[in-house]
Amino acid sequence: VSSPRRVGSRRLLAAAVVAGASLLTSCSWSFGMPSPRTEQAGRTFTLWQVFFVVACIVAAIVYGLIVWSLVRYRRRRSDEAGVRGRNFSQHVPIEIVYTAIPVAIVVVLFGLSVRTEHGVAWTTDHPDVTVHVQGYQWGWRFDYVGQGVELVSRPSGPGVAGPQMVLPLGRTVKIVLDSDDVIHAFWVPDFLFKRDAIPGRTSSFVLSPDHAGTFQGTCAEFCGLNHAYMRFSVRVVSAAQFQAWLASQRSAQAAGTPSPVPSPSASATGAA
Ligand SMILES: [Cu+2]
Repeated sequence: VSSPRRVGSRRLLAAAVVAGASLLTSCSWSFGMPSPRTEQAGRTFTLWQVFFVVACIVAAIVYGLIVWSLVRYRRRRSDEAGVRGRNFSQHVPIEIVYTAIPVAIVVVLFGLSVRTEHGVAWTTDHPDVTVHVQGYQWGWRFDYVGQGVELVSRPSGPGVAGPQMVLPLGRTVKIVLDSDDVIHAFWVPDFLFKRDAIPGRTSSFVLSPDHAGTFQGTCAEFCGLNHAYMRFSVRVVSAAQFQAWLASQRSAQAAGTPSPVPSPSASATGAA
């Protein structure tokens, strides 16, 4: 026969389980992260999912134990006044467990982070396309190395669309990044990637776009008055479309025609 107190605790537990389950099912497995649009972003995304799930499990255990202790060992009306609970200062098995488990968690997460970082920071001397990206106050220069194609921002300001970098789907793109004046940062949220452009220092990384579409990018380092307008976009198209685009840009630039700049409405976010 259950005592009324037991029934009360069980109801509380059932309510907590129902609340937790509905909270979990209501959110997606992205846990608020934008969907990854490059192969490298996929790695970052998976790591984020692992960290989030592990954090949820740890939080459930910690908060569960706190609530359970509060309910199970709360002071009751029937308790004699002034009587204290059993007191002990150490419990070796518990101490070993609560030291070993967190250390194991940290070691595993550290190992996964190192592996992901290697994958994301990997670069190559033989990419399919190399784009030299230069940040300057207040715009971007995209030079397709060896292709005779260069895109440059128009003078930036409110309502002025930034340049659009076109990249081939499923190819290895090496970005060689530097700055002409102060520190800028190349950031494309959908690529889950950001890298500082530091004057006097060249850094490179590889992007392998695995989704077609147009993705917004911006400078993510406060760099002066028009920092807020230092936008650009990245359009990922098929390899054949990319080659056609390169050829049209090459002939237009050779003829001295300025490269077409996307209108602000045409460069809205989202997949094609
Ligand atoms: Cu900037």
